[in-house]
Amino acid sequence: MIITRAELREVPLSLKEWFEISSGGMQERRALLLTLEADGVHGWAECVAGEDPGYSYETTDTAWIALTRWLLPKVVGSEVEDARSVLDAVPWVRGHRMAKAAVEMAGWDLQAKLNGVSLAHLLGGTVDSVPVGVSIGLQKTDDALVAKVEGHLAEGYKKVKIKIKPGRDVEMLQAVRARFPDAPLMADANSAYRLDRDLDRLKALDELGLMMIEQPLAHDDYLDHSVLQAQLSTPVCLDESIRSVGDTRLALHLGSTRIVNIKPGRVGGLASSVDIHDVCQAVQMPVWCGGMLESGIGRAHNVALATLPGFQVPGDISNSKRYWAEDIIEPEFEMVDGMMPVPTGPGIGVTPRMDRIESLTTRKEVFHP
Ligand code: OSB
Ligand code: MG
Repeated sequence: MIITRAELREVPLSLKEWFEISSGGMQERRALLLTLEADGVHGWAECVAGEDPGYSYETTDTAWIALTRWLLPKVVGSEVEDARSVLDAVPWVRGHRMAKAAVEMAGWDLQAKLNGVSLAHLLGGTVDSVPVGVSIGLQKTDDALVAKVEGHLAEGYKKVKIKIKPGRDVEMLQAVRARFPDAPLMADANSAYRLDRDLDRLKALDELGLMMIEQPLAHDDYLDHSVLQAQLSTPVCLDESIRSVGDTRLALHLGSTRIVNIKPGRVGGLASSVDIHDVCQAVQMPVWCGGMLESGIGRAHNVALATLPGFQVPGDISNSKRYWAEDIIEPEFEMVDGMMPVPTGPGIGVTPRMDRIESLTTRKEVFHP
């Protein structure tokens, strides 16, 4: 296929509620939406970069620069064999994986639509629904957190992830565990801890029967995660640290992780996600699909990815209504008994609501060969 046109736009979306992680909070998601066109068909994707560099060095604004200055001018007009080669025109661009992922993922939607198959099918998915979890931001009080957990368990979520940071951790999670002795709970620290300073706290978390502790230590520290994992019976799950197959192999080799969170936006796209999944499958390392508070467009890619056989742990792929008063796709994502039905139509299988997207767009750039 020859990519004949691209359209990049920024669409600010207001979250239903403030979402806080150890590095800071967010109320608005300045989503970047990308369409690539070939043979009159449109492939869609969403860039997951955040508003500030608290999760990754990439931000909405750096991704805008990478996309408009280096990636899209070369990709548009190029002839690509399949989705895996969409970025072949820009092999020299280093890093900027979130920006690259948007291009690559739009390529996958495009290819699936041109082939007349669902994205899940094109990726090699094997199921028609995927288990769903939910991620709860830092709350002001333990009571507020317990109430949130209770509500989400009642809705049917199969895994409840709780954000933690030093001082909002052991006692808080003890209160939740006391109230829900058997619930599938996990914690996500977003790199807030240090091995030298916080080992006692982390060992106290080990007593709580958590499914895993996500990214306790620095985003770039594989060695300390391996030292920590050796001292915990709870699995460590790496998120920020896994940007590629290479990072995955390093972490597996060192024993830095026992579960891997795969986010296509973080690892440069769906091909990289499938490859990481395969590396983990080969050594029976469980994986699950994380989320970045995406709109329905990014969520659709995540749901498709989570249909691969290694994704046995529930993903952060919650209902549209958990994030947005109104999503920008139809139909919205809504789980049934804790399982998200996988769209069956061509490509991502959901339809972007153009009226809403147009009226929310704050900037837009179009690329022609
Ligand atoms: O660490 O998984 C994370 C949201 C923004 C940045 C980082 C993370 C998250 C989440 C949200 O946990 C997961 C979701 O999309 O529901
Ligand atoms: Mg995380």
